[in-house]
Amino acid sequence: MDKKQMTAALAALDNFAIEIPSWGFADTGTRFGKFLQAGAAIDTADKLADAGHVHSLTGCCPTVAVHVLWDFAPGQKTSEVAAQAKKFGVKIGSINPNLFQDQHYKFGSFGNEDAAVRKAALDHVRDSVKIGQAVGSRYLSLWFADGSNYPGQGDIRERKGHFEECLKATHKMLAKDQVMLVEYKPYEPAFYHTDIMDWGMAMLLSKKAGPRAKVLVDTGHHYLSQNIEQIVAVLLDEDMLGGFHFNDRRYSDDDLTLGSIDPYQIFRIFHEIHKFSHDTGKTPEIAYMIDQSHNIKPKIEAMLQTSLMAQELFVKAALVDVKALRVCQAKHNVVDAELLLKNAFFTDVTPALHEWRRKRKLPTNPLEAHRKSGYAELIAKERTHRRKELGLGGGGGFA
Ligand code: AFD
Ligand code: MN
Ligand code: MN
Repeated sequence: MDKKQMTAALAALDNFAIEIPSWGFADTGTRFGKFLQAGAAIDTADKLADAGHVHSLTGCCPTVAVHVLWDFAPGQKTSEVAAQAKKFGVKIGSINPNLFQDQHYKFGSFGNEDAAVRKAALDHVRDSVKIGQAVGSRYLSLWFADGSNYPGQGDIRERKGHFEECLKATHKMLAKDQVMLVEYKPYEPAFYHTDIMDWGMAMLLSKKAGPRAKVLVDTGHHYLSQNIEQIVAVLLDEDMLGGFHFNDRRYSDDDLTLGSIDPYQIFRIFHEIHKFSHDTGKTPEIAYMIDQSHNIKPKIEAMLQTSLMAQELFVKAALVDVKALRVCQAKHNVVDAELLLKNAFFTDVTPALHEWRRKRKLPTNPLEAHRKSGYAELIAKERTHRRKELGLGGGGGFA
């Protein structure tokens, strides 16, 4: 790295933070089963402790996304959860209502033909908005499993109308400083149609809902060949990009650690964002969040891998010489234009990462520091003992 690159890299590091999902620390699995981990979080306090541990090592994960049903036990005070977060050195970030697990959501939530179910869903969202206001969270992050499994099962246009109405009602609930993020997903768990199936639908519904509704791009929620950075560039241009759920995938929503399959794609997404800022002089407000919950890797190691990979790719993308790129584009100099991206992607930014961490008294190798800390062994022992006391089987992470 030369001096100019080092300066750009350190500036990028100062402006990068990524949110950790509470659900990433609890035992989870696939529909074929769970592989329980002794150190998996049992309750919300465990999840916040683990998130605080990750942030203490990386310095770039100050907030924790929470799932209303899983993280706020019935009757638990929101102030208690906020205080627990503070105790562990983190803050509550986005609030995720759970509109997919209760039995009455079998045929959908906001899209359900039954007005009583839509009302129940809106009541839950209202409670979630209130939790957000109580803990000072800016983002309400909405994902819907809604859709159908067979042709003819649901009226696609009627369901679209229900979503328009319910998302508008949701927008009305928001405080002035709150933003609602509308996430899309092409399929799963619905296998014939998903009501919010792609970025276009999420943008359309957000625009109809109100000015503080934006699109949430989950990198695992695209068909194999989709050009995600093109979607990001269009959403940026329309001022409709609200945030990301980062993970990686080989086939679809596989919940793999970021960059384990295609780091260059994530680099190209960040490049579009850096280029937008350079071209417009604006720094768009984007919620960078992780959405993963690992079945195979040790959970804390997987969370460290994703957050550090995101940080590194964000910095690499900041090294693209966008001025020179524009000249190459104007002259149709295809090879040099591509090389400007490739050279940045292959630049070793370790010196900047180490410098940034040294200045903040952070370990230069956070994963190694975690392994040396004994934290994993400590929680495995303590939580195994507590599970026995509580008469819980293994796992039991969804409080
Ligand atoms: C699942 C869904 C979606 C949602 C996440 C957290 O596919 O990505 O954001 O759970 O609720 O991954
Ligand atoms: Mn997601
Ligand atoms: Mn997902």
